[in-house]
Amino acid sequence: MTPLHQVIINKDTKINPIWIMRQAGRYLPEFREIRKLNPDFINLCLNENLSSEITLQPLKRFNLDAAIIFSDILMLPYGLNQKVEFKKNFGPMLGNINISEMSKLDEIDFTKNLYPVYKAINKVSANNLTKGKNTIGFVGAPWTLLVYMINQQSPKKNLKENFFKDDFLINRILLILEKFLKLHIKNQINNGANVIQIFDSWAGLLEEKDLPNYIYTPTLSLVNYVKTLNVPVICFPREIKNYKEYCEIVKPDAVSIDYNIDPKKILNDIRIPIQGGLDPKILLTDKETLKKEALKYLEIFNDHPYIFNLGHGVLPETNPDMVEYLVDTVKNY
Ligand code: 1CP
Repeated sequence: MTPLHQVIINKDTKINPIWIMRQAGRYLPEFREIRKLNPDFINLCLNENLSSEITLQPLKRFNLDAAIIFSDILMLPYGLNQKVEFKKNFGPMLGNINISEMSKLDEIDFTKNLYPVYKAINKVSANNLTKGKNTIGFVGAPWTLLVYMINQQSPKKNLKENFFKDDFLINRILLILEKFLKLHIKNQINNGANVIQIFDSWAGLLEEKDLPNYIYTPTLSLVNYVKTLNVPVICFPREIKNYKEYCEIVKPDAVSIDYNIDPKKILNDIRIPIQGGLDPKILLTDKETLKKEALKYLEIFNDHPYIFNLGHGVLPETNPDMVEYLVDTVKNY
């Protein structure tokens, strides 16, 4: 059994597998080299040779237990034929939505648009470096994708004032997302992904009254779908106020926690396997601090099924030596 399955399915508390959100990417010099020669990020994700190579880069360096495919949650709107671009020093920029065109898109055309992503997963899962390990497929949650698709840029600065104005449009997009997210998940699993993670990076933007409509109902539908495919599903509802309620309603197989969560409190609140938590900024300090903070999580979750990870993606300015030190600290625990 693979390490993540042992924790998630068998509830094994004796091992602490480790992988790192955004492990394939910006902090690695070998990634930057490839990136420099490939200024178009979407094209890079659609280059199955390079995207599989980038996916495997961190596994060549560190004793990680899983590979996460080098792609992006915004490949989904790209697959739906919404224009998606990544601008340097700005982030993603999306085009207008043509809802009647989008409603007509069929499953074959969508799969064709993202075909290289699936081929890359196939290559990664067949590679010796992932033998006995996990290959993680992922999607953005419907709410987080809706945010990018309607806002047309990161909501980091602000969410459009009239974001919720067009109810009819929002509900149509949510239904389209649900259909194609299921297909995107199935295609990833058919090509070798053996864990699925659902990133709801902007879950924290919603008020409590809006959670059922935008988060609980559409995410539950996805989680139930992944369960029918017999692959474990991890949810990451970043900065949601009530992880306990989320887990009780959405029922993921495991939950990934952000760095604002008190690990001791969550241990009391939640019965399912837990992942993550460590503040990525700790990797910018020194080895002593890093060890102390990592051990804190390992000790708190000593008798609970726990997958080591960060509370958000690794920062671009992180020194790879610190990542190596973290992986070794967890492995030697
Ligand atoms: O310029 C560059 O080199 C591109 C930077 C980059 C990278 C390396 C982006 C742009 N995406 C990625 C890869 C990526 N994105 C992965 C690959 C696998 C890995 O190593 O983990 C994954 C899983 C993602 C997921 C993703 N993309 C999320 C969810 C996780 C999270 O961080 O909250 C989100 C919100 C995105 C959107 C995105 N992609 C990239 C940018 C700059 C953004 C916008 C972030 C924002 O709105 O602030």
